Amino acid sequence: MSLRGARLGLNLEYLSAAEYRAGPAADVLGVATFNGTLLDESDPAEAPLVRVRTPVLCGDADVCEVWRCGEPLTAGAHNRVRFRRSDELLFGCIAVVEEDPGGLHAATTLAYEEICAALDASGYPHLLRVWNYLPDINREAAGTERYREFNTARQQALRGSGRLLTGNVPAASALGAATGSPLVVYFLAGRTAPTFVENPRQVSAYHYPRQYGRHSPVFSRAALVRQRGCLALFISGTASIVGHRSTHVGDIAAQTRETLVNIEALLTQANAAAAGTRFDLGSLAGKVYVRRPADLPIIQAQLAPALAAGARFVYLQADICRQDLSVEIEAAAICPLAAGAAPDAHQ
Ligand code: 3EB
Repeated sequence: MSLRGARLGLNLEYLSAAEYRAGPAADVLGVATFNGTLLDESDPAEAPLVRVRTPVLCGDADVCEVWRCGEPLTAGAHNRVRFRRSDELLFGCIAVVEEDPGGLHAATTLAYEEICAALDASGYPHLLRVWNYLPDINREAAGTERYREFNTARQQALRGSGRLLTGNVPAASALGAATGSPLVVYFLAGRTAPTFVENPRQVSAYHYPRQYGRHSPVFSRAALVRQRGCLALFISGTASIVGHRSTHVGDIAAQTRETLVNIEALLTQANAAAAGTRFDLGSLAGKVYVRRPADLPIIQAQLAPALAAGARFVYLQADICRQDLSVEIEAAAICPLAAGAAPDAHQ
């Protein structure tokens, strides 16, 4: 397998479908497409191809989130989970159609049970980062908001597979997707446990009080993952939440600024946990989820300082898991390590 031109270490890019097809395929761990972008099923890279139905709000209409790693890869499948893996990292995905109107619980259970079984079987037991897309996330069904039903099923499936429910739990995002689309979950997993990072400005999500649902969401605010050639920081979906409360409800500009303050707090925590790295706003690449497309200019105006520093964002229309929130931002930052740097220098 030729890896000519491949960069060492994990790498994240947002490309159009045409740009993705024109690039090297051998070291692609996985690709997530938004807006139902048209890539061939028979993807030459054999990389898992995730299709998420969330409209793209500006720039290229077809966005591909491309994870590369500069190493030889093996593709595989376990039940419905498709994956590709390097020595260190596994990218996988699963899509589950809901069988009946009350089927989100069953779909979530199936997705998480199959993910955990696939990871246990392949020797990459540690979930690092998970992306969840649920159709109609805010809709009430059987007396509960669907996001809350998802939280119940996710928690139960993780418990059933022997995973922790607090503390060392993966970074994550959970967003809405188009009505009628399947539950889509994609993820990065590793052979060894990462360092999880919480935000001192926020109550840990796994400790949210009961008013947000009987079963807390199981996710960390960020995960710091040391790889052979780099240090990767995965920042979970982050919104205008201080303590456990949504703040600046109805004020889109202030919500965006508060979200950036939360992200900067996570960068500070990550830099404290990993000596010698300087993660900052300019090192971020990620997705901005916008509930109402008309709010996009206000949000972009508030992101100007981060964009000027070099942050790269794509903008997607998606419902956010709290009805009172209008914007959410997730990001990754990957910092190359000097050759020969001790892999556990920060510990
Ligand atoms: C929050 O901070 C906003 O349920 O996996 C962000 C990231 C949110 C992940 C999840 C939810 C999730 O609570 C919502």
